[in-house]
Amino acid sequence: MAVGTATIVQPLQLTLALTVQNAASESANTGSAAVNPSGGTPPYSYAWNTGGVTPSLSNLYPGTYTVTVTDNKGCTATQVAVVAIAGGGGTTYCTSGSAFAWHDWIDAVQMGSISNSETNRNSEGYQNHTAFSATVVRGNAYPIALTTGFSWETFEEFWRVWIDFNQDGIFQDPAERVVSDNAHPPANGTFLHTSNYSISIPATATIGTTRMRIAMKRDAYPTPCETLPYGEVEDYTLNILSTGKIEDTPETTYSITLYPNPAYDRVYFDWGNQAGNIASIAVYNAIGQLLLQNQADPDGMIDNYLDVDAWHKGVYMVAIHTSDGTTATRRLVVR
Ligand SMILES: [Ca+2]
Ligand SMILES: [Ca+2]
Repeated sequence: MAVGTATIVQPLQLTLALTVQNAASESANTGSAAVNPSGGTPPYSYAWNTGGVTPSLSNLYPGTYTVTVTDNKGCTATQVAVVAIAGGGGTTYCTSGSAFAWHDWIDAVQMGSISNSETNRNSEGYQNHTAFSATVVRGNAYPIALTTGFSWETFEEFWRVWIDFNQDGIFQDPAERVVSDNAHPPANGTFLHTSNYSISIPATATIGTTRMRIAMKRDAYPTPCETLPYGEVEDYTLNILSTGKIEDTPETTYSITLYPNPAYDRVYFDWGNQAGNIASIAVYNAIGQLLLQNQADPDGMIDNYLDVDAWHKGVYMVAIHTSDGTTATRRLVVR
């Protein structure tokens, strides 16, 4: 008796391994980054944000470098290489604080399991709250709520948050600056004023515990290692876990397409075999920062387009989350 068998061979998902050599100092171009693709269908082509088209880059200054690899079938995967400064001093961080924190101070910080608020209605200029920690996963975004306390008169407050993603003891700017925004003052007499932001954990973040520094400076943007005339600085701990890399899902799994792509004013979605099964879409920039998130309404309806005419030219990743808990990702070029 003959038994017929059929084997369907599909290429493995395209994945990228990254090797990074840090630079000797901020002004030294002694760093390098190399990407090694596997899976997909060779040959591969390479596109770095520097314009490079080879698997590796050398003579790099500290900074963030993005590479997109395309295989012979048009599948793409993107990786972000952070070239840091070598020997940054482990877990010893620069000091920062405020000379005066009694008119405007950081009153509360809320992010995941970090839930800290002042009990004595003012503050100390610098507070080491590293005993408070939250767990985050690479490739995901997390809301953070930052609350200013005012004694009576209100001021414009400039928030910045840094996370030492590569655990070298330095808050590289801007690769590790995850919030930078000014909060306009509420009316005098407002005691508490909360600003809400989203923090994205890059796929390249080092696994383990690291420092998050939050600075709130009156009337100007803070830097991570300064004494502020007015405002406050607080440090916290994040525990970074693995998983969740941003990459294209094979077209054989989802037939979702974006068109036109490249786009310049509006991009449309063809939901394909996932029609009616879309829970939300999220858009990330090339270094993995969450730019926007659209949720389907309770009836499962979601816009099938995005207006991109005000976006900067460049490469974006669009993550399409389905109601069965999976994610399809597509690369979008805005020109
Ligand atoms: Ca405080
Ligand atoms: Ca760092």
